[in-house]
Amino acid sequence: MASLIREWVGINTFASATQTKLLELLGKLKQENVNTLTILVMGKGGVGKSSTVNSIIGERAVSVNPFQSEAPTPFMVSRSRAGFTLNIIDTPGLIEGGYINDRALEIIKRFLLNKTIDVLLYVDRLDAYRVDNLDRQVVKAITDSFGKGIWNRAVVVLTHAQLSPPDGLPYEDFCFKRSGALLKVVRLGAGLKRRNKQDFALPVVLVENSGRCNKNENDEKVLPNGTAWIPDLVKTITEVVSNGSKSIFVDKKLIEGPNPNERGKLLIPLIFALQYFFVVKPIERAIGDDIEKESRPSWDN
Ligand SMILES: Nc1nc2c(ncn2[C@@H]2O[C@H](COP(=O)(O)OP(=O)(O)OP(=O)(O)O)[C@@H](O)[C@H]2O)c(=O)[nH]1
Ligand SMILES: [Mg+2]
Repeated sequence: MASLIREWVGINTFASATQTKLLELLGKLKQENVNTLTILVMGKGGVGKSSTVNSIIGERAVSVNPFQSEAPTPFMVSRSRAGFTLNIIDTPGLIEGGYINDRALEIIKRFLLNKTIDVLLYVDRLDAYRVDNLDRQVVKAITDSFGKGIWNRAVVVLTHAQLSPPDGLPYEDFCFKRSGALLKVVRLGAGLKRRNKQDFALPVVLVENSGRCNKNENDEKVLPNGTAWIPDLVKTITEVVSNGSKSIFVDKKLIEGPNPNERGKLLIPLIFALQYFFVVKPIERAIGDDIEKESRPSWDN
């Protein structure tokens, strides 16, 4: 992958308990012969994609903007540590002004050409109370671009997780309801069937990118439920890598060809033709023979 790979020094900014956990998780991956991970970060505009990239890397590697991204192009951050290389690809928001940003999607696809996506982080905010058709559209756009299989390799990341839920709802109940509503929309947008639930057990991870994130006694950044979220996110990523599904290699066919989920439909005319020649024709021939036999004058027998 043509990109400047720097030493992952940002990891040193984490609390030592967090560092230990991360190095342990990466060590486990190396034992499974995984020495490189490429993580693609996607979602609507302004949900905290770039901030999440910076939080994982532990430095301000990509620009964060409360209003709109300055450069609507993807950017890959590569860091290596102890023989392990982490590539994280930050992308521009897929929804701007209420519509799918087709141009951004095209640029992202071209950027990913000949790259392998190991994990997709699908980012949204925890502190949003509604899901709508736009959420479904953005998931559909990702599915149409990279195929359904990408959801086997996905983690739903919910930012702004340091919040006090409205109406006195307990934190865990609020997170459960918000995740449930979003997962439902993701399944719809990805066209995942109920019976496939096991195949697409999409994990949800809560994230708080703010500098004001609370810390525990070990100085680790924690959520209101006490979870140290950086190791939790990395652990979930490693579990996805080891879940037995395939990484997504983005080749020319994938980005220029027909929708990968509809490719099978191209075979339909061929299947019809084969059916005609191997099923319909022989039946017609057999019936034809019978009719011929029946209509023959009896003195023929
Ligand atoms: N409090 C809080 N603020 C966040 C969090 N994540 C992001 N922000 C803020 O939300 C704003 C947008 O964050 P970005 O990381 O730029 O969002 P993005 O998804 O990369 O945005 P685009 O690239 O424009 O699509 C910035 O002001 C961030 O500081 C979070 O977890 N908590
Ligand atoms: Mg951004």
